[in-house]
Amino acid sequence: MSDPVETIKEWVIKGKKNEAVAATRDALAAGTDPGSIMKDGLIAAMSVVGQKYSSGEFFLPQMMIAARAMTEVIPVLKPHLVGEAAESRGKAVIGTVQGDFHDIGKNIVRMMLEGAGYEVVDLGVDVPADKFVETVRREAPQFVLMSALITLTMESMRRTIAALEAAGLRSVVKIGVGGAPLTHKFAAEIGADFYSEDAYGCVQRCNDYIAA
Ligand code: B12
Repeated sequence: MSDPVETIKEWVIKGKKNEAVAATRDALAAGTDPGSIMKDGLIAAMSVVGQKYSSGEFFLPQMMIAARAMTEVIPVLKPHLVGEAAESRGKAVIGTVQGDFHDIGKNIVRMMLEGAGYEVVDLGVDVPADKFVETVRREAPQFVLMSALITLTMESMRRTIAALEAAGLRSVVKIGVGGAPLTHKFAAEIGADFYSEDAYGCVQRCNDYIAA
């Protein structure tokens, strides 16, 4: 019998959403670890899709249908991944930065934070710096979390941090950044407080700040 996580990964790469959802339900029913479905199935599938796109084997439509398949699987997985938190731990404002429409990773970070008990204000995608500023002023969060998937849009993070600084709000929030092209070095260079390569790490870093 084939590996259930590998099967899910293959269906997502092929963009077969119904098959991917069914395989996920089967895998969960058979007791497969939901964390492994997320990491070794879904996220690994997106990485293969990215490689195929880079090499010219896939074009935009294939990338889109694979992304849609992943998006359909996430709600099936969600109840198995995140617990029910009893009380609010803190508030975060999250968004994909200006110029960037990728939101799968941002949505996973949001889901994990909500599961861990954070209230999350999700500004969506293509979020300009002044929208972050305005929301921080209104919502008074502990965290501002920014996602970027495109090398060029990483610069929007720098602009957002500068805008928060100019508005006198930089010191009242901890700023976390993430997304596939980011690094610790880039995060430090733009003056973010932390970078994490995945959603689990993001929750951990927020918890550490709240506990400090
Ligand atoms: C799916 C996808 C799409 C989908 C997006 C669907 C959606 N709703 O998001 C579609 C098809 C629409 C798309 C469009 C485009 N895409 Co695209 N896309 C991808 C792909 C294959 C996967 C991205 C993804 O969802 N990964 C899975 C998630 C779970 O991973 P993640 O986002 O990295 O998130 C995890 C961590 O990074 C972290 N994280 C994420 N955010 C945050 C935030 C914080 C605060 C923290 C702490 C952590 C954190 O936690 C997450 C979970 O663990 C990547 C390839 C890749 N390897 O990344 C290309 C890729 C990002 N896309 C690319 C490109 C070029 C484009 C387009 C410009 C293509 C075009 N010609 O139109 C457009 C962009 C339009 C725009 N302006 O945004 C390039 C970018 C190249 C570059 N170096 O800049 C890539 C790398 C493909 C490639 N190999 O060339 N894309």
